[in-house]
Amino acid sequence: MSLDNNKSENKYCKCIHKNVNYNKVNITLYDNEKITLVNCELCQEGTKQLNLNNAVICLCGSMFCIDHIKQHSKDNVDQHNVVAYFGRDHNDRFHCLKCENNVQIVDKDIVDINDLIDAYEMFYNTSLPRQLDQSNRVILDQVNVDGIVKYIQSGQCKNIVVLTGAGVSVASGIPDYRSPKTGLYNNLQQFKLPYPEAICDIDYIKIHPELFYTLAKGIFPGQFKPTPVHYFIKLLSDKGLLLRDYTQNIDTLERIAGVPESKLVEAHGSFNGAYCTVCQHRYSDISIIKQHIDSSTIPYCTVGECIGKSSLLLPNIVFYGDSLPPIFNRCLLQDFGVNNNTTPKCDLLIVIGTSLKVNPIASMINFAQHVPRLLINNEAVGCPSTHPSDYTVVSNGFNFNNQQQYNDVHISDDCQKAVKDLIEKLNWTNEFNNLINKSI
Ligand code: CNA
Repeated sequence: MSLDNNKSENKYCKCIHKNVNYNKVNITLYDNEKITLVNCELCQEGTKQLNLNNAVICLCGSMFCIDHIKQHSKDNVDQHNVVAYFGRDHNDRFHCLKCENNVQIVDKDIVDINDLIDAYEMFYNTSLPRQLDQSNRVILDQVNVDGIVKYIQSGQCKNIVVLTGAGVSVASGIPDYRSPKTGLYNNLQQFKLPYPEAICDIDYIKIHPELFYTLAKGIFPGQFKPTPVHYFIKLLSDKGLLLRDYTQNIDTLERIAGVPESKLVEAHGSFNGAYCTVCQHRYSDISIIKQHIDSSTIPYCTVGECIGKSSLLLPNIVFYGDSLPPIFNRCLLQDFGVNNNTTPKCDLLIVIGTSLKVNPIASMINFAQHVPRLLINNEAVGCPSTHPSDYTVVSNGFNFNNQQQYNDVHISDDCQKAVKDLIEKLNWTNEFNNLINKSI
């Protein structure tokens, strides 16, 4: 990702101690999965690789390890003194090397710093504090469900982004992860896992594939039907109001409900194909896995040098430790205007049935802080955490108490019921019922 901007006259940040302004020059971030492991530009031939905790970006656009950034700044006195620390240990991200103090971002109109922060958050799966850009804000008449309904009916709201999680599919019979008692994490005793998340950890699965495949049998697509929430999203699409449906679910129920592929981002992948974990060969037909799931055996790769070896096949699901599919970042840029100067397209964010505990999806709600955000979940989630070890919760997360600053509305209820109530308030019940009747 290049965050270049030629408006060099902009003074975009300031060292509060020396009262020095710094100009924007090229900032280039590395935009592929390997961003957490790039070579220090001064250490030759990649002898020193940067990772999350030792990478520093000089705001001239170079990326160095901590050992070299100071020399770099001495070589470029007066210009190259502000750095952004990427390591999680650094609470104050922007730092002046001249006076060894923190740097305050002073110009709220300059989007470049936010771009840097956006990129940081997207690629490092965490969040940074940023300033709320008031200029593009949509203000609800009433910060409640009626205000949201009025906004949708006003015609001003044309590009709704929906973000869903496992809670929307619970009514179809697929348990979520984290609900107390019924969630999968509370019902994994049979697997004797070292920790519940191991069932989704790519490294653990490679060693114990039988555990994952036992679980996969129970949630394999074909056994479940979409819920009213899935049809609500389809209805938004039919009405031309759906900009995008980001789902964390792997159950393909959005597809079955008819949400068009162009509107759908399956951020954690789905059972729509498979790949070899050794040679990376892609199988477009999931039946290679289905046969094994049915016979409770483990699927292995059947091509090239892997033939006859135990090269594990897995469905196209994003496991912990995997990168998200490129479509996620692409759509994020289009929908939220991250990394360009345009007004973000998204004009309403609706988050349904997710604990917002998994990044970078959880940080998505940051990008919509300028527009109304509606959370439909049986518990409040996505609110900034005070717990220092909680990296998933976002700095500009939901704030249901500060209506002056935020347009955040929470419907704390069963999501299926809440969505039906919303549809009724919108006077869409007949169309909604027709849609469901057609699909049965
Ligand atoms: P989660 O962490 O289990 O959170 C679910 C959230 O939904 C919780 O806050 C629940 O309280 C809430 N919830 C559950 N039922 C309802 C309901 N009826 N009405 C309102 N709220 C409800 O799941 P997330 O999606 O946040 O976590 C992301 C993981 C879950 C992704 O990686 C998924 O792949 C994974 N997952 C997917 C499925 C699926 O595809 N259906 C099932 C289980 C887990």
